[in-house]
Amino acid sequence: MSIALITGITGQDGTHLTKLLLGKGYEVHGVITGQKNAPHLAFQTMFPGVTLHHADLTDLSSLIRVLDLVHPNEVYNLGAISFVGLSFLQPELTADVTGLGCLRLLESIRQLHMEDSVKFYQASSSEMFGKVREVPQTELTPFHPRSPYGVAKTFAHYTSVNYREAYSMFISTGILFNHEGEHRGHEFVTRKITSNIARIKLGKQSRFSLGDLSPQRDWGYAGDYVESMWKMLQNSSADDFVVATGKTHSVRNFVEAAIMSAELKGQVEDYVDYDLNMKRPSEVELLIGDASKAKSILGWEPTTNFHQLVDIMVQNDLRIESMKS
Ligand code: F7E
Repeated sequence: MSIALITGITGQDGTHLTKLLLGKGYEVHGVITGQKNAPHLAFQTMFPGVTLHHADLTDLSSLIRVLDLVHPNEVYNLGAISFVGLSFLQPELTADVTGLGCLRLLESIRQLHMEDSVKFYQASSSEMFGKVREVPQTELTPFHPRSPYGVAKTFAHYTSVNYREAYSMFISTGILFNHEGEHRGHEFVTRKITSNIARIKLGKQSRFSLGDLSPQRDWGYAGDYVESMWKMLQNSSADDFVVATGKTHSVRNFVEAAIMSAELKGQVEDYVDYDLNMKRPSEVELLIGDASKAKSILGWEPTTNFHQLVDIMVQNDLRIESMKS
């Protein structure tokens, strides 16, 4: 039986990936940080067969202890400070967890002499492209990160490539564009939109606030994207892969689609106020990925389009909000 260890297991991607790997018969282990809290307990209730271990990407010895205990065949490094807005407020912590955390995990594998027995997935990000140098972005597009998060992910990405080349380790990176769904955190714009639109539809409120509506993102469904992570580690060789839909939409388009999905009437301005506090010191204006390499080498393609994604999220939030008083 294959054994997988996932950092960031209780997050959106960790939840989808756990479900996928359990379905494939894996023994799944996860790293949780801090004391057991409500999200950890909720995760354990959802997946009682998964073993959770206390460790932290900022604590090398804890990573060595867990790796030595679990002896995984596959490690998925999904752990990160992943909210770009927060990374501007805590840049040093972001560099430590999101950047150096990847280095510590790879060093732990080396110190345990597990280089040949472990396949490693690094969650790289389209945020590394930042102020984009070409459209669409491919694996060869130069990086120009625009946030402490993007800078930290770029460090982790190049560290992964370097360890692959220097030590012949099986390390693949997935340069994942924005991916969303029913497990998305409420701080991200898509979930913020769908949960507020659901509340408006149910008559619980009439308006909500957002920052800049013009940035464009290549939004896909997280359930599709974790499949690409697994496929990368089943491939005969390690490599870097862009994972995207190839379509881009603005934040405004997302609000419009959510209004439509909830069968509300009216325009964006009928529901949305502008919140200056959400404006970022430097913004990523346009992302659109070319995932043809993932398609040709891994046979990976997205199965959920933009409007289906918005529907999944709006209908999920309508269900959740209608159960609350
Ligand atoms: O923002 C704008 C905001 O926070 C999307 C992470 O998963 O994808 C994600 O990063 C856009 C930005 O995601 C609000 O300024 C407007 O332009 O949902 P987001 P993100 O920053 O694109 C990448 C690929 C990752 O790797 C990250 O981990 O929406 N925006 N108004 C807003 N954003 C938020 N959060 N809230 C607003 O009110």
